[in-house]
Amino acid sequence: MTSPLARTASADELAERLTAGDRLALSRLISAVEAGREDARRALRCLYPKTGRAHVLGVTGPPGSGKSTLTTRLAAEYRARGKSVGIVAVDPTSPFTGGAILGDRVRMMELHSDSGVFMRSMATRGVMGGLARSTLDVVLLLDAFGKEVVIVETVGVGQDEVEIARAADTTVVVGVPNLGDDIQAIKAGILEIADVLVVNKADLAGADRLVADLRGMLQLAEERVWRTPILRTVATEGTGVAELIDAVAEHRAFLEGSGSSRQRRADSARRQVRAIVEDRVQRRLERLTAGAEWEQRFASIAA
Ligand SMILES: Nc1nc2c(ncn2[C@@H]2O[C@H](COP(=O)(O)OP(=O)(O)OP(=O)(O)O)[C@@H](O)[C@H]2O)c(=O)[nH]1
Ligand SMILES: [Mg+2]
Repeated sequence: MTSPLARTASADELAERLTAGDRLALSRLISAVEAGREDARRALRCLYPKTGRAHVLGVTGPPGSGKSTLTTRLAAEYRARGKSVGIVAVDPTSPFTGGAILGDRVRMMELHSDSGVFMRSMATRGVMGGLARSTLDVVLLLDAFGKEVVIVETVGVGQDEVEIARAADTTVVVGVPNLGDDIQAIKAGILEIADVLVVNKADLAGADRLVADLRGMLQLAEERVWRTPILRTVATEGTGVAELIDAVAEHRAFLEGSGSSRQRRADSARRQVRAIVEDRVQRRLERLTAGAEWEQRFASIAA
């Protein structure tokens, strides 16, 4: 597939091919983003005006809560509703097989062979310029590619993951009963970013209690205009997935109707620009304070 011409394709050419629906160009640009290559920035600059159409859905929650299984089901349901889907999985601690059950694997394979779905796992080690930034850039690429829904799966721990989830239009926080400290696991910084709360593994005992606990916590939380719904799903069986998609659609309608969509994207843009600038300033500072002269100064301060 790699003709010499394709290999030397410029960022502009790749960007153009991406908007024409070329999956290979999309893959190449994703790799360029992950490697932090300069031509990726050029391509993103060309593509940025073509973004903003996709609905970005963050799926986050503790490890093993069923995010990948749920994502697979969501993607299949969106496909059934005629929407094209992009999936970005950030550091899946379990392989993206959609669960251990054979039926799930078959469903996953179907998604893989469906040209309406584009799926990518992000490498989390050695990503240049930060995980959050490169993931959000990949989301932009999928958006420009024309995906109507982009689902981003992240484990809800760590600053990067929370940052990614915050950048989504709709953030779905997935909890499961009986994680021992289940509420605690959900609470750690991600409850307040939830637009939709999902109690997955509702087939297990303890789901009712978790729903009640979450409801209690939402009542204590700051009053918001959007009332965060709490839904139950059994991702392995697909139960509750259609209702989840309906809740996401309602949230989207709320965002658009209330003008919060624009505010949210402006906030996200502000955070991202700041992150880019901070990154550059820091690198510059590191360069400036390197060298023998500074080493001597540091030594004399220490002395
Ligand atoms: N009983 C039950 N098991 C489920 C349900 N959903 C997912 N599982 C199982 O839970 C396990 C973890 O599912 P994953 O989808 O890989 O979970 P995840 O949140 O993506 O996991 P990480 O990416 O490792 O954080 C698998 O064995 C699934 O089959 C559910 O609704 N009920
Ligand atoms: Mg997963």
